[in-house]
Amino acid sequence: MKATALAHPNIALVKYWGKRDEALILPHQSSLSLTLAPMSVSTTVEFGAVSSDQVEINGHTAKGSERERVLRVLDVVRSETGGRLGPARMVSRGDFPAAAGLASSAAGFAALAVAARAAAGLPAEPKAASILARLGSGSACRSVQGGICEWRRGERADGADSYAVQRFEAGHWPELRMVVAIVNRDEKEVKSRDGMKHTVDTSPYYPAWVKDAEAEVPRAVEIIQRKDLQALGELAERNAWRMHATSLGAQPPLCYLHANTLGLIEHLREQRKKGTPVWFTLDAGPNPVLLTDAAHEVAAEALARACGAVDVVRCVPGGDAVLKSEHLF
Ligand code: 2P0
Repeated sequence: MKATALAHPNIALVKYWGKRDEALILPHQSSLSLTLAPMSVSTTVEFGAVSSDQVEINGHTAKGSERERVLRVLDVVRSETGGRLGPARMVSRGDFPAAAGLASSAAGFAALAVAARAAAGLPAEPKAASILARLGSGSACRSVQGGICEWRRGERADGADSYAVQRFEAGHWPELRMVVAIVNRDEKEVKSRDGMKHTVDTSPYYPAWVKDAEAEVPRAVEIIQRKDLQALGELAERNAWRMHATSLGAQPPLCYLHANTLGLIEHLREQRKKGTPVWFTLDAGPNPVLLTDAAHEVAAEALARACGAVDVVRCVPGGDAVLKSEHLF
């Protein structure tokens, strides 16, 4: 009745931006991401040993929507097993550097889904775990497996065909590197969940984004198959720009970029002209994530620091979410 899982975060190369169903977290378009090591979140779940649900995240008792999102995932597992499991205790801990600038929710909900299913005695099925993780946070469905994962949007209204599949194992392209450049540590004013809804609701560019992003996924897969860093870098950059363009076109406009974000991008372009193979992607925030290879990760870090990055985290392709024998309680 007790299980612990560890999962890594991921960074999208083709972004998820906008839901067609807010409650079930179903996206308008497919997306593609790289699972990132060494950062991870570990989560222990135990059913039936407490008198009411207890949720602890990074040393504090979760409240409000944070607690509700966890209970939603646990409730799905409880109903799937006929309601015999009882109240749950859940403890989760991330090892992210405080300023990593990466959302821990993807790794957190992937670890929760895998741990909760195992604690309930359900079989280890990546598809079922991905669908369960998705109900906590959309991008989490892509952290159940390692390497490069594709979240297929699906067609069904119940979300049964909206989950991530692994397209390449982490070992397919071990030289690939992502370098997270923290240029601003402040909490963003508009969370991804709210920003994407506002964009779907008000941006005239949104339908063009959906069509374009969907078409980019098979192109990205083909590029990764032949390990063409330049082609992948160019695709990741244009996809990030297009995602941000939809938000810039919202009413009122939503701009996640800061002056130093643009400064870093400008410098990156100059370095590229001088021969350093480095590109960027950007999530819904000001911190660029640089895409390069193992031979140039030190140069990418130096570039980020020269542009005022207050912290830099170097990442390699990460593996699947896994069960662990050491529990958090
Ligand atoms: C992504 N992002 O594909 C995109 C790029 C942010 C920009 O997935 O509402 O935290 O929980 O489904 O997964 C962030 O959104 O949002 C995200 P919910 P989530 O990685």
